Amino acid sequence: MQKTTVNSWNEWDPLKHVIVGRADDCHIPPAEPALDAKVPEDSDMRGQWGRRPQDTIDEANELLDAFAAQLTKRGIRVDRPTPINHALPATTPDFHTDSQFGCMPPRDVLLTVGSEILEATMSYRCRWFEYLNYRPLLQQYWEEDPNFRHEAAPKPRLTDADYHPDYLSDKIGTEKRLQWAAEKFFVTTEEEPLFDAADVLRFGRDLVVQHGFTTNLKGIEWLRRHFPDHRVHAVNFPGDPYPIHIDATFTPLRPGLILNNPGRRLPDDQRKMFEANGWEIKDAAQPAHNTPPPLCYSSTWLSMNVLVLDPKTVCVEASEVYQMEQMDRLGLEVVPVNLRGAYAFGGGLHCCTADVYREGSCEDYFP
Ligand code: DAV
Repeated sequence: MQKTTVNSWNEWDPLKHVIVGRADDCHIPPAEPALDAKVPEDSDMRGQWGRRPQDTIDEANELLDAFAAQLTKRGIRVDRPTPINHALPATTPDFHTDSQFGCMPPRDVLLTVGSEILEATMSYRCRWFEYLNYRPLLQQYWEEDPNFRHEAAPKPRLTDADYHPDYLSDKIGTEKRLQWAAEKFFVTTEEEPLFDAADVLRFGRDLVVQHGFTTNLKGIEWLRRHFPDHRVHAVNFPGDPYPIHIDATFTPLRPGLILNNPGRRLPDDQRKMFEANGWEIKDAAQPAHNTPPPLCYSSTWLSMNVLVLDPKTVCVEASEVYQMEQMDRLGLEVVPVNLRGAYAFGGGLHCCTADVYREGSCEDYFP
């Protein structure tokens, strides 16, 4: 078998090697502060937890397997994680939770920057051990690629001091949530560095990181110190009452072009670096659905959670007709992929993958 080389500097260079998640044994975890803050107040998930129904696990796995096969057919090497037992509780000296989350989506945990894959701190207790699902692969890459840097951010303690108690209610209301988001008052405190990998977008020398529920300012500062050759930019999207993960909000498609969720507009002062360098930020097309599928944490905006295969080719979820049309108008070849039946497991096409190798090197797009 072909030996691994880890290399990926951005979200759009030609993709040659990728990890696709698995739905095996995924759980809806019990209540905990950071997770509850994200579950929409009107969600069917409020108050329930346990192993996800087997028929939904089977359906999601069929879709993920088919997506992996589609990528393989295009000459992309696909690796799959090795699920740990997510029914086991997670206990550390600082906290206990009765189950874990799952081995989806890999994008949340693994941040690939050049020849490095960094395991994120995470901010949910139920996701504290999630990196273990990917350890067999990361160990293999480490054996095969002498330049691979396997890194892990300091594991956070996740005591109650990490969470603002104001968010521990399911009756906050959207108006208050939007006000808090605009004030950058999020569920996570600044007790210690916290970040999810899915809050980071890679633009060569620049990393754009969302400050929100799952990533705090100390997490962003940690990334800044950890990647001294990069410029790290904090962004926030005041229109999002449940701000976690940047990849249903801000989606670079190729050098010079980004889709922005029209309800979660990047504030003017944060647009400057893009505009000054001739980048266009376009409103994403509307989602094709009015509601997320059952038992889903994410919003309908997984429509824009696309996987770019190269600057001319993009995977879009097959039912997202408006998003596909828009890609077509933008001159991209669209590869439709059925994935909606797996959305409940943590996200769309970008979420359920993690880069291992894209051609190309570290470029400066914002000189
Ligand atoms: O719009 O619910 C989902 C992002 C998942 N990684 C949203 C954000």
